[in-house]
Amino acid sequence: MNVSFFDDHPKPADIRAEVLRGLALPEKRIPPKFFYDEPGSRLFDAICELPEYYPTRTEIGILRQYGGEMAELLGHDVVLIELGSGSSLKIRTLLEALRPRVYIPVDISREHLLRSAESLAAAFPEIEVRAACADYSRPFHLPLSEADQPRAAFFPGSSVGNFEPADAEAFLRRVGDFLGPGGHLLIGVDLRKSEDILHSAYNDAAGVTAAFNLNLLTRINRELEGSFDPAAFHHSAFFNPHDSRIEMHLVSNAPQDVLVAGETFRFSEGESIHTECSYKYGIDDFHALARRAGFESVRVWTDDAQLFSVHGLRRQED
Ligand code: AVJ
Repeated sequence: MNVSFFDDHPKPADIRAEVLRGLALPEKRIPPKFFYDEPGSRLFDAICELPEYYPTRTEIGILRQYGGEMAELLGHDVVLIELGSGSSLKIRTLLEALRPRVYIPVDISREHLLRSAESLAAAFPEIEVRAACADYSRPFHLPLSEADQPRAAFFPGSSVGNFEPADAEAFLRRVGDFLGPGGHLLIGVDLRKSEDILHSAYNDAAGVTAAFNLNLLTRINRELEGSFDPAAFHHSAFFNPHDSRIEMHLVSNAPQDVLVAGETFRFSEGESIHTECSYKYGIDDFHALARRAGFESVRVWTDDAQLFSVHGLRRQED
């Protein structure tokens, strides 16, 4: 079988420390990476099918239309690293054109990663698949040796938007270090647009995004002996024009105390846990961010309605 697995999943103690630190903040906050336990990854897959959630289908349309040009830019027989691979839906569109020698999907959701990696390895038996379970929002290890050259990276879905811009820059710099001078990064970036389109994309009529958001409380109850009652909180997502970002929150319906890992956290009515930011960029300001991180922009592909963009970036020489 052409698939191997590398486990650098965050340790329970790390998850505990980070969640407790976030709940102790004056404005309670829990990083979005904790959405992605097994049920959360499945809910996210369901979000990608929603009529209101345009990013996934729009990006796949761009990958299908320009896949050949992207493969040209990244080169063939590369060692391809995909960050936040999830169900590896998008990469399949590219692999046909790209034909990498090695494919390294990186995801924080272990079971989801393994299942996607095995089915992908079966579909592409000539590609060596090295599945790496890791938290890419922090410095992490990759199953790479010096001989693994040339390298390219793929970061779809506008997951770069979940970082604060300064953290996005640091993250891109780390990716650049993996790639080395001249290495290419293909990255999906959701574009700034009308507030009503954005609002519906994160407040779908079926309530799947709300379930995805509330699932975080169920996960904390299961993994950190929490006493959250999900019915005592509600989902809130809105566009913050000042910071050009969608914000997701879990809002307390009433004053309440919640236990997590033996610690008590007090919520007043209307107080929230900030669970995600999704920054929306203009093409120029994303280019500026990439340049600060040591990348030059080679190509940009968008859909006709300019809803979403895929950027071909090259790591500058040192
Ligand atoms: C794919 C992680 C970028 O921010 O749009 C979807 C996650 N959050 N609906 C995004 C998400 C709410 C998504 N990312």
